[in-house]
Amino acid sequence: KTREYLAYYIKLKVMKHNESQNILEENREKIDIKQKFILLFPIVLRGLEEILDEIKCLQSIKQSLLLSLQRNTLGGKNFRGLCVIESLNSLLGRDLRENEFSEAAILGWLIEILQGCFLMADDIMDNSSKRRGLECWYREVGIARAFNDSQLLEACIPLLLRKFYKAHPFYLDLLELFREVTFLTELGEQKDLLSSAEAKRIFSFDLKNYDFIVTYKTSFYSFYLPVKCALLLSGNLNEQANATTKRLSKLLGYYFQAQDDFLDCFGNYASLGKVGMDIEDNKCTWLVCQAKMTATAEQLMFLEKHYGRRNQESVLKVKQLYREIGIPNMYQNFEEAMVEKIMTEINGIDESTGMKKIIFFKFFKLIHKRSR
Ligand code: GPP
Ligand code: MG
Ligand code: MG
Ligand code: MG
Repeated sequence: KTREYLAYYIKLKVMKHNESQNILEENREKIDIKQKFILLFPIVLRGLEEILDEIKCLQSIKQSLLLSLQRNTLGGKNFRGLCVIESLNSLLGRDLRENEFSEAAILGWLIEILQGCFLMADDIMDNSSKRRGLECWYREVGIARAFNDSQLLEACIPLLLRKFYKAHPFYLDLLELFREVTFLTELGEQKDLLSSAEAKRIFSFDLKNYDFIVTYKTSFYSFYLPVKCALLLSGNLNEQANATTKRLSKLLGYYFQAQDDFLDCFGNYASLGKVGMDIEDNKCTWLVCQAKMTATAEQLMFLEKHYGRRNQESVLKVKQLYREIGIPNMYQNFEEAMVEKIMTEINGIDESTGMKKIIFFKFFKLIHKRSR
């Protein structure tokens, strides 16, 4: 029944709250963390429904928002959401009680919603076609509606926080955290967009530029946010633990986005569920920064001619050039060096601050050598 239900969920049909709760009750001992996390999603969905009912929202609007919430929040790897649960587990050093699990899971879902609203907008900005194996949302409902749907999801987050955490001692901290991280991510996306639009084309790409883009557009919301949520839930306000989280998040985020860039070019649709557009979009990626640093004058001219052009011939030429320069091999070396660096950083964590090395080891293990 659980499997059946999960299959049902994957088809993105509306999950009934009591139905999922029953399954949770009946299978409490048998299901793993991810399944349990997924079965808690209807609580968030119902929360939003109640918020909309309270303001007497039109049924048709309510249905369209609930559908967009489901369609754009579910279907991912869920690693950000799960990380809140795993991190809280590690911080407390024991199994979570039911209420602690749900509390962490709901925050995890709010991060997944944030990710959903970012991706919806990002796909418009990047002219993408597929996301999580489905058509991009803007290609189904049009740019205008997808833009507003993305705004709506972002606006749901503080309302859901109020609904579920109003009485929590760290309610305000959580609210501020989500606001700040959203802002920082949007700044990163802005830099990503401005860099790709710059008239100087590939000449403005360098690793300093890249560092800013990835720290802001990826690290904060993907790594800092889930761990910081868990820190707040555990009541840890230690400044050093916070600084450690920021430092490790930056490093993991850098590695994660370089992977994303590599997969955009050399990954495949079957495992990624998305189709790369970085070359066409003239993006400042890890690959193009490396290429720029090692290419000969002649190769640079070739790159300049074909990078950022919206035709398949040019895209293939850039990929061929990447191979010629030895980018896949450089990436492998980079990955090895990153593993070293991340391991050293994790091992150096001072656990007397309440921070736990295992949090980042687990996080790292989830993304190491990923293909999706
Ligand atoms: C990843 O960039 C960054 C994001 C998805 C954050 C977007 C932030 C916004 C404020 C919209 P990407 O374009 O490389 O991701 P993907 O490869 O998944 O399209
Ligand atoms: Mg994108
Ligand atoms: Mg993008
Ligand atoms: Mg990408």
